[in-house]
Amino acid sequence: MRIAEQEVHYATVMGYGRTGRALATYLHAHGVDVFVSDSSTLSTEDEHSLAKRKIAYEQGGHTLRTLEGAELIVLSPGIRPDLPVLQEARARSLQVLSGLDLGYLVALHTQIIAITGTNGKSTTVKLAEAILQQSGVDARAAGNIGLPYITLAEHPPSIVVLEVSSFQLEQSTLFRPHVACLLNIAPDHLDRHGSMDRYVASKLSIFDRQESADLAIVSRDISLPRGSIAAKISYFDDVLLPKSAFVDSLLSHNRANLRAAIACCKGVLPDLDVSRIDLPALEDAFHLPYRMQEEPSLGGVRVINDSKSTNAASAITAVESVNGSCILILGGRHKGAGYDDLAHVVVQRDVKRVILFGEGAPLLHSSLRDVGYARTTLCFDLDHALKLALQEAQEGDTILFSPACSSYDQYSNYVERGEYFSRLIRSYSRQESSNK
Ligand code: UMA
Ligand code: ADP
Repeated sequence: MRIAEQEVHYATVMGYGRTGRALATYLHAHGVDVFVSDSSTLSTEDEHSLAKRKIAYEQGGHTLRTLEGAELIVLSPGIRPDLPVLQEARARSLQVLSGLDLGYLVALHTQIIAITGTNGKSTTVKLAEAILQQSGVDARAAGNIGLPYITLAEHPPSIVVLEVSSFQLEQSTLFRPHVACLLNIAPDHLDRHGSMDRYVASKLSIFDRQESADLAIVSRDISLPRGSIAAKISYFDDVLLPKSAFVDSLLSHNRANLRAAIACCKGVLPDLDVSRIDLPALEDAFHLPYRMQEEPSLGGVRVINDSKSTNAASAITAVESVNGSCILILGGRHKGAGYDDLAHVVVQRDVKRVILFGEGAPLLHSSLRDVGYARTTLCFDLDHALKLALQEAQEGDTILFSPACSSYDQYSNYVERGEYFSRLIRSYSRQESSNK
């Protein structure tokens, strides 16, 4: 098949997770001879599926087989661009594309709204998708939200709303969205990017290949490097929301997400009448699972499951949105950014106790100790953390599970961690009912 003005007969897909499987399937279906390379052990199911299609593969590491004969190498988001094998690929002048680049090339005529930021991406993407659909537009969400773009790119909708991560941006060299939105930037993923400067650079690169006919949407809180953006710049903070009880009921970060979503939609539908958006119909987008999710209360104690909170900034947002006394559960895998700002917020708010679990617990503990907060308890896992939180909680308190760390130390992802927390709450709730 023809990709980037080059006839490609043989391509390597690096990483065989959700994205890699979709990329390999697409390329194979278009007659490309595919080789798959993954650093882990593949499941038996994946091995069977590859063998059935006669797709060659290696597992347990990326060797030079990755490069042999390859006219194109396509990356899954989890692949770091500084891997030795990719340095060698560049030395050999091989074409290396991100999955996003490939989707972009395949669906060159689709209008793209791309949304990035440290927090709020999925919510804003779902809001924009829903607002466009309400307006009768054939719009679909994809990308980091869970559906690899290549899956949609073959039969693309009129407008695709892409959630884009810093990982995907760092790898991309061609991707050019017509509307690009940067919601916010706070320290995150420093274990992958190495420094805050590089993380910020990857986020800002969403605007790199935009042209003057395109639209760049940002928050006024973000300082843009002078003269670096060719697109027209617009600030989503300036979007006026209709006055309504529904809008008033939203948490303030969700009002920001709504403003950003509307700004994105106006980028493709300039005549969009904001007063005609059916806001209550957007309820599901505002309440995606494991984002400030209300669980059944236990003995008059409110319980919030915010498992998707995987950095300090989202935990700060969560703590600041709780009224009254709260018991905070933090922990999981540390991703390289500090917790000092979070610790300062904990001291200022009515946080009765902080329960710490998982790999990140000692670091969180020392950040809290450094600001003079001593009401911390360390434990191993979530079961124990919740038990301790319930012992501490009194009627009217809130137990807030907003971990500020990734889930990968004890779970396969934030969904599994969120489901587990929900199950624990439901089992306490059942015990409570049977004791009545
Ligand atoms: N792998 C290698 N070599 C490496 C690293 C990983 O071969 O050096 C292999 C792993 O062994 C595994 C596969 O790559 O078999 C996993 O690929 P991946 O890490 O790129 O993940 P996918 O399953 O393809 O999922 C990705 C996104 N994951 C990451 O960016 C880490 C998903 O976002 C996304 O939903 C999916 O593509 C579809 O677009 C998840 C995420 O955590 C939710 N994203 C981060 C975040 O939101 O903070 C960025
Ligand atoms: P992302 O896709 O960027 O991870 P989500 O919409 O899934 O964003 O929300 C992730 C976490 O961030 C949740 O804990 C949520 O409550 C919080 N959050 C959502 N929007 C914002 C925002 N605009 N600013 C700060 N935190 C936010």
